[in-house]
Amino acid sequence: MTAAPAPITITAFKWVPAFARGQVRDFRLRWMLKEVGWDYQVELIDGDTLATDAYRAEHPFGQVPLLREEGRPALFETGGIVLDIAERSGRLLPEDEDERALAKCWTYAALNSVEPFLFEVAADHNKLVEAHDNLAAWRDRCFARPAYKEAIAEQYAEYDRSGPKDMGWDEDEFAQQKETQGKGETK
Ligand SMILES: N[C@@H](CCC(=O)N[C@@H](CS)C(=O)NCC(=O)O)C(=O)O
Repeated sequence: MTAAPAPITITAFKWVPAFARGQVRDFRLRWMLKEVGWDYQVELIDGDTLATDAYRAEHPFGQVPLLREEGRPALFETGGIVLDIAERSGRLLPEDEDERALAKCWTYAALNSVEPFLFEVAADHNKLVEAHDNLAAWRDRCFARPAYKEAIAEQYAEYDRSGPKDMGWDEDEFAQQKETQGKGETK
């Protein structure tokens, strides 16, 4: 890790059930920040915090993640944030103007044209990826990146230190899931 231009904090949930691990979108910022080598802190929050006026003043939809960086407005929406980090760090976006334009198109496509439909197939999206060699190869390239591995390990480790009570949720409701809790599909 190297120093970011200014101290950075991202927000993330204290705990989520097994099926959501690796899917909560603070993961994208962890991965991106590790790719560019910028240090950051994580502020772990619960659902109540999302609903506060102070949080909503920074995030119009009251969601995680937020990226706070000293001297700048708090940023929300992971797609916009990763493009901002890429541009400012000079990492990951291609130098070539046309390639760069395509990379931006694919970023929007991922969020706008692909992600909504992946939610429709929910847990089966891994099967979908497996059925296409090019998608499986792309996924495996992502999984092999050191920054990806570090980011996923960090997010899981934080969840392991907490439980549903830390989110203000009923322990019993999640007891069954907790027993079977293991490594999520994306790990
Ligand atoms: N499009 C947003 C989605 C953010 C989002 O859906 N966050 C979820 C967690 S992955 C959340 O905070 N959900 C709680 C809520 O909406 O109340 C982004 O990419 O930043």
